[in-house]
Amino acid sequence: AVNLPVVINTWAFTKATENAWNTLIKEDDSISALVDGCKTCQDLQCDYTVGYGGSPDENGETTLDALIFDGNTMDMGAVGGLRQIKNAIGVARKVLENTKHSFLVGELATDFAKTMGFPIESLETNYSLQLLNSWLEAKCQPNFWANVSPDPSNNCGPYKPIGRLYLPNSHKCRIFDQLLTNEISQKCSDGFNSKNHDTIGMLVINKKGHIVAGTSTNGANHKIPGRVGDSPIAGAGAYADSDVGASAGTGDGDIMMRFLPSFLAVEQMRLGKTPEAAAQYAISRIAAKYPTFFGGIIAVNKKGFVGAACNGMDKFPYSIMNATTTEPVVNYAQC
Ligand code: SD4
Repeated sequence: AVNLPVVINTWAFTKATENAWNTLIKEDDSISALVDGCKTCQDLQCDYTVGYGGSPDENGETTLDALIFDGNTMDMGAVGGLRQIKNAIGVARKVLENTKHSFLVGELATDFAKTMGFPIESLETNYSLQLLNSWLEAKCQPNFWANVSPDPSNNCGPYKPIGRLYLPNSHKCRIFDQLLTNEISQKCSDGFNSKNHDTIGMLVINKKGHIVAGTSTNGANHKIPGRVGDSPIAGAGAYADSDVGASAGTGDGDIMMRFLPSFLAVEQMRLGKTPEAAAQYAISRIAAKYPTFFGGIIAVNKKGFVGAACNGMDKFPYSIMNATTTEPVVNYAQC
């Protein structure tokens, strides 16, 4: 039995699922469906972790990462650290379709986008300014950094990577699990939780079995300017092969990218695992080294069956539409 077409994406971003599905039904074009779905989240600023106005870096700037991976051609388009352009997934599509390259980054990716007709806009909002200001305040508090005192002469950050002391994003509390005192744990749960870390990863298969995977995100809060996460990296943020299936990840990209979990999940399905077992295997490989890491993986095989796995949270929601649904359904993987 097959269960096509299908759209699946990370988190309960159901409006994105629905818009991707509507495009898929109308056009039977997997790439357009994926782009419309991810763009929906960019425009809605899903959880403020996709699109403009979220996850400012230490200078307060929001930069965007996005990827499209085409499982028919094994071609891709990606942007990393994209500045001043709201539609990162749209630019990734241009890299895929209008160039022979795979991945453009930073300021020069912005220049490319400009030549493709994308408007240059500030990605700053009142919300991103608030995030910046509370970060600047919080990091000057004693106890914010484990084992080091804030250095006011250096904008209160340790800034020098000392072992793993530097905490580039809102996951400081997770990274520091072992070192945390109750007092700091309390602080962590007051506004520095995993809410700030929700990339959209989307997998689409049309009726003809064309499998496409992609991501769009504004990365990690308070990152060092220049940091790019897992999301735009092939095999890390997403991967697809129309002969097998596809997978996409979300979570602490600094850790996850070291394991190419989306590639791994697809390869596990190639060896015969179910999507769920493949996703679990990819997560388990990361958890073996980083038991408390925060992240989730979704997977779909070429028959349209889906699965997911996660770590570092209670349960991981993901959204699906297929021929058996009339509206987006949110499923949960238990971590
Ligand atoms: C990153 N993986 O830049 C992204 C963020 C994310 O769920 O997925 N949040 O690390």
